[in-house]
Amino acid sequence: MKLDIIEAGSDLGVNVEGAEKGPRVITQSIKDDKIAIYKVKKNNVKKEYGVSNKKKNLKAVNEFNSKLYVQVTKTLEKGKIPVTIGGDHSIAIASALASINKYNNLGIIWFDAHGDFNTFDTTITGNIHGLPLAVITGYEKRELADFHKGNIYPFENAVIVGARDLDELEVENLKDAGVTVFTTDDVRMHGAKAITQKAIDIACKGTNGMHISFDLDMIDPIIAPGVSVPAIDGVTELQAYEMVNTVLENKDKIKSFDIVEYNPDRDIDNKTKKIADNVLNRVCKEFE
Ligand SMILES: [Mn+2]
Repeated sequence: MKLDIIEAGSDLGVNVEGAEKGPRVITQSIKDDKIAIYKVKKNNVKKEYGVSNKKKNLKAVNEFNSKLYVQVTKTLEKGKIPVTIGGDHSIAIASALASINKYNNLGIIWFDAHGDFNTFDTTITGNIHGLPLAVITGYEKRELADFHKGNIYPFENAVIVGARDLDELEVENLKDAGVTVFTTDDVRMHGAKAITQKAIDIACKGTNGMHISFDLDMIDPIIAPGVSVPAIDGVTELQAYEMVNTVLENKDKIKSFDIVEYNPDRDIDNKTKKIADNVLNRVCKEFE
C-alpha cells in the first residue's frame, strides 16, 4: 500500500460532541486488510465551552496536534501518503504542516462550506476548527503550530472549494491574504470538475504538489447531515465525487489527504457515513 490511515479522533476544536468518534466509525468500512491504521488519541481533558474564551481548548488542541504531527511524519518518512481521518478540522493543522515539512513547498485544496480562515482576533465562537487554514498559511500562526518549524502554505497556492458560510471578518481576512475561494455557486455555474481542475492548477503552480483537506460539511446537509456545523445550500453527492475523482486523476501531485468533520451523533440513517466510506475507499483504491 502506498498510504497509511491515521485516525485523528479529536473534537477539541468544536463546541459540540461527536466528531471524536468519527474516525473509528469510518475506518471500519476499509475492506483491504493490508492497510495500516494508526490512531492518535485525545488526552483525557475537560473540554472548554462558551464564547467568552476565544482560545478554547488551546492547550489541549496543541497537545493533540503535536502527537498527530509526529504520527503523520512517520508515514511521510516512509514515502507514503498519510490519509488522516478526523475529528474536527483543527486536526488538519498537524496533518497539513507535517506534509509541507516533508515536501517544503506545497499548495492546498480546502473542500469546505466554511473558510476556516479566522484568527483569534476575528473568531466569533472561539472554536479552533474555524482557524486551521489561517494557521497553516501563517495568517494566524502564533500559538497553534508551535510544534512546526518548517515552511507554511503560500496564500497564492491555497484554494477553498464549496464555500458558502463565511464570517464577515473572515471574508476580509481571505481578501487581505489573497486566498482563492470557489463557492457553491461557482461549482454550479462552472461544474465540479472544472472548478476542481482550476483549484488543482492554483495549488500546484510552482509547488511540489498538494495537500487535500476534505471537510464533509461541503456537501449539502440534507444529503450529509452527520457534521458538527452544517451549512445549507451545499454541493450534491455527485458533485463531491466528481471533485474527489478529479483530484485523484492528479494523484502524482497528492502528498497527503484529510477527511474530516464526520459526526456520527448527527448522522441520519448513516447517510454521511456512506459518503465518507465511498470517498475513503476511492482514495484507498487509487493508492493501492
Ligand atoms: Mn472545515
